[in-house]
Amino acid sequence: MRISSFSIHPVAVADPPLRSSYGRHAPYALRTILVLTTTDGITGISEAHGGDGSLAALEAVRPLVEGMDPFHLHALWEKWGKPSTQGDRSQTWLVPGENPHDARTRAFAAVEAACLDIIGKAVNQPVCDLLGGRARDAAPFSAYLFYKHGGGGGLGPDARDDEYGECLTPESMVRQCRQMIATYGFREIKLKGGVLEPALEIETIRLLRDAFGSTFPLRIDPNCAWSVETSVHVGIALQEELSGGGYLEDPTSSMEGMAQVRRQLLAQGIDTPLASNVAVTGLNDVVPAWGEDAVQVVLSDPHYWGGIRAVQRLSFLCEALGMGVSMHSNNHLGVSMMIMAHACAASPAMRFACDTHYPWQSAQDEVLAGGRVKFVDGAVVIPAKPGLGVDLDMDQVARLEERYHQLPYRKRDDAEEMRRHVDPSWQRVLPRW
Ligand code: GKR
Ligand code: MG
Repeated sequence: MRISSFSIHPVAVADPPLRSSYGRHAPYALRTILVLTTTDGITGISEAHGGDGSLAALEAVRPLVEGMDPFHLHALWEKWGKPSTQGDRSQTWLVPGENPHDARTRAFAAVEAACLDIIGKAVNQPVCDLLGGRARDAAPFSAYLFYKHGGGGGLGPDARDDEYGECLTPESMVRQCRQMIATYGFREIKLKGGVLEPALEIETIRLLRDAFGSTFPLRIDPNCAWSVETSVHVGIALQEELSGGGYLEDPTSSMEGMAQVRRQLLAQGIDTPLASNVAVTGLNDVVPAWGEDAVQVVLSDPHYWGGIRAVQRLSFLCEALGMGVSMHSNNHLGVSMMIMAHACAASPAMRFACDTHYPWQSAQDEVLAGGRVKFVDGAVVIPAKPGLGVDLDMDQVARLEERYHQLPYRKRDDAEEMRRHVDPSWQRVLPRW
């Protein structure tokens, strides 16, 4: 069996004006759908980050993939997938999906998922069962809360209903959380911070704890917006709220900054785990992060760690080192939802509910045949179908691809959106507080 066709579809997906320390989301998020077909007529699908950078990396790997045996993933990893050890691969300044230093690893990940989809269909097994057998039948996700401006995403006649409304206060965040949990049944909560003054974000976490109680683990992620001093202040203030399965995610930038926060919190008798998807982005960062005790929970992501099997390798490594492992997300569609769910199911040590931006997209923008992925009690049940277990609606892919070509967006630039809509002089400053 050989791969006979490699087809790339850039798509634009309506996205509400969510805020983070990177800035404000544009009205459309960019994604790329990849379709591989084999000489036996089996189709494998995948989803990757979007825009010019991702398209160029996929075009560059195309000659290696066309004619390749989809079972021969190690050979492609050796030639193409291995993460760069040069340059700044961190996500301190560049949002995930925009760092050129992991572009090849991301392209490999997209190809790997499509190949696993093909292999699963060839041997009639779900992807997670190809990889040693599933650790769980359903992958749990968390309620991923964002401060946001009013608006549901999309532009002009293509604008979406604003399902969650404006949310720029602690009280409105409790409403957002109630609504998301009522819709999806999530059992863990993640707040994207780094947007309001730290005192208001502390208050937000406290109100969430009051509203949902200690059986809903809480985490907060300001994407490096805080100094070491502010991070320690927040860690002390939220000692109780972030305990019992929660964590403090990327409070400050750099491995050394994280290690300082850890040391100062431990000196106060506080052992809230520090999690990271900013300082730690590849397997070769894990041992240094462990050695410096800078990170206690590593956030995997099949899209930039190098695929579902890289997440599985990471989960075994973290377990061996006594570290926790969780999963990061960016805006995504249903194909990525299933890639993430299979990665979680194939990783026994993944004991935190994973992140997902899925609630922020609408059915109007789904590319899956049969519509959006369904959640049961906050989890995605692994379908009893081979491969990833989902198929594309190619008419819908064509619609979103046409929209991509009509729009000017070619990379994610949240800072530019801040300048356009909120403050013409806005710059990303780290630490901001
Ligand atoms: O969607 O604005 C966002 C997030 O801030 C995202 O870009 C981050 O990569 O979710 C991510 C995180 O956990 O850092
Ligand atoms: Mg994060």
